Amino acid sequence: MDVNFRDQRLIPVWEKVQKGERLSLQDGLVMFRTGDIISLGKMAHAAGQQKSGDVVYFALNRKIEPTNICILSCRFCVFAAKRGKPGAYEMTIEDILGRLTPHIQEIHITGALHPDWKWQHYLRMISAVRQNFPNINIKAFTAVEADFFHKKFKLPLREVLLQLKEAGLDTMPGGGAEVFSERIRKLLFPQKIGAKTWLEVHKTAHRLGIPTNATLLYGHIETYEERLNHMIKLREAQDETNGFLTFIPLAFQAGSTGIKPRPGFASAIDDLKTIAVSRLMLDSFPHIKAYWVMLTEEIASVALNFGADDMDGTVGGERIAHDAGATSPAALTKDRIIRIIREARKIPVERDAYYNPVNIYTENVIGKIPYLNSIPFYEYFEKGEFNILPVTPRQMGILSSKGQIDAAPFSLMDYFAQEDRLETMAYCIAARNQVKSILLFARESWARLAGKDIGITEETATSVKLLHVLLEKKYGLRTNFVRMHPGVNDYDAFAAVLLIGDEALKRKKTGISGFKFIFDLAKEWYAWQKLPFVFALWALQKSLPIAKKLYLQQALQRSLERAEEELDSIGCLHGKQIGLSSLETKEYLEGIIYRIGEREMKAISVFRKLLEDIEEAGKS
Ligand code: V47
Repeated sequence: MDVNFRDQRLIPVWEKVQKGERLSLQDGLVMFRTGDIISLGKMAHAAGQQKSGDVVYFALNRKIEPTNICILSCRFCVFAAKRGKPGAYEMTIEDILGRLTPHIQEIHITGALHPDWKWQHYLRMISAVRQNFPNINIKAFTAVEADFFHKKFKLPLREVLLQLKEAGLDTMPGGGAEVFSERIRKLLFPQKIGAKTWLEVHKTAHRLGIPTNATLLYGHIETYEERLNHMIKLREAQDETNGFLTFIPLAFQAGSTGIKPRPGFASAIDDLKTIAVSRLMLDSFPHIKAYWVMLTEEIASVALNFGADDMDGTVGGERIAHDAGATSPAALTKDRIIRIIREARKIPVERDAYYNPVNIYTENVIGKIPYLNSIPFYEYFEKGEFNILPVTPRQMGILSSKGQIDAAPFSLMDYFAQEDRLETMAYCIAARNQVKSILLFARESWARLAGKDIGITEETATSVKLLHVLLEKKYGLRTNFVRMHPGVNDYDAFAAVLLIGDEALKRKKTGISGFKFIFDLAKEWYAWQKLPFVFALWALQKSLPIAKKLYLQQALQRSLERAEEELDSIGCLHGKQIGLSSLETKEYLEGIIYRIGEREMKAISVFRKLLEDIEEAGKS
């Protein structure tokens, strides 16, 4: 992307972004102080496109604030009330259930620190939602609430989070972080937890397999340095646990708080700058949310071209911002959100709480496996009228079964399941001898894994089946497979964990403490069968018009031919983001087979036969 800089001080920052280098606090200050808002937006847009392409996510969600009766008195908060005062309210569990419908994908529960509610009440609240709406994702309780439960009910924090998880909690929201600055804390929220506790709660959640979000309350009396220090602390925590999903800059609503924002703050320009700077500083955060409730629809829409890739959702009634004077509507319809995203020339994708796409609202979609090994297919791909959607292999299969993906490198198992509607192309992702990115990290050798729990990635079915085949057919072992959520380091309970893609590459370099053995599944397969292993197979929908099929065939061939000539230079940026040197990236890409030949075809049929044998044995 070309950027015509009016502010030359942004050029060194842009050079760093292009090389995949981490930005410093000083770089952040240059960005916040610039008047060259368009160049800043373009840089952030480019960084956002690296992560999500043209996709903007939203959820059919419902925000529930069960009570506003709070023991705290934060100066910026108009929502909280004292018991018996006008406006104080408490919802019953029935009230909460009454606000839900089966089509809602995500419920977001967060409220005040109630002086009297019992621990069992919170657990009942979560399990009642889980039991009555089994398919809903439950995002509940901020770090402030979790820490309150820990202290009030005298339970270890880990226990609080485990019991909530057990009751049905899936993820945690990012509220209560405010600004990680002791100066601001003393002035605005002296009774509330500070950075250290907030971060500890989130890192503990991540280690228990609970992904979370993070917020920043900006646009009041904080400085740019304080905003940036906040982002840098979050970035460091993400490096440790990798469990943050999205970052939400929350625009301060002054309402009746009496707080006077600094000059230039709380403006549309400040909102857009904060979104853009967040995208650029938080390189390891997958998503940046433009929370329309606080930004307004208009600014949220522009923010989608300033690095944001997430619109939160339909929300369906919110109090915290509206009590403080937010002028946005209380809820948006799904159609309205889709229109806002389309007006920003982006692709609306309805998601679940883990950012798995549930429905895509556009036509002509090509799926992209978001791992380093698929880069050669897309680096020089001329999109034409097609849209590229980054999506894990497993989700690709689900979307394809709904007819929402026209072509993609399908995980082999998904190809088998949908063979009658798919037509293969001449390309694949396969490995001879070793792949380096489908790895079983084990505490013990193969033989000792018998009867043990193995954590398996949710991202694809093929690697899981390959592991199954190796365990049963090569080693004669039975184990228990337990699903894990991608990215979150929840490995304590397992004797071994199966990781794929970038996460596997990253972990191969850093190792996982306690997991002495690393088995490369492609290597295991090769040593056994003397054949390559085909993980994914390019295919397109048979029903596509012939002109589109031809276009895709030719575009893919051109793109791959050009990429193959440049395997030593493409993918470096992506590689760097997961800690690989240019040489390591090159060697990795050179080890992948991208074209299907006879041996790849043979490998597919041998694998299929082994799977059938296992299935047959299971029946008898
Ligand atoms: O923690 C309170 C903020 C937060 C005001 O995780 C105010 O997906 C602006 O965290 N002006 C709660 N903000 C909301 C929140 C959130 C929202 C949407 C999505 C997610 C997510 C999280 O609201 C509080 C506080 O920082 N807040 N008062 C105010 N006057």
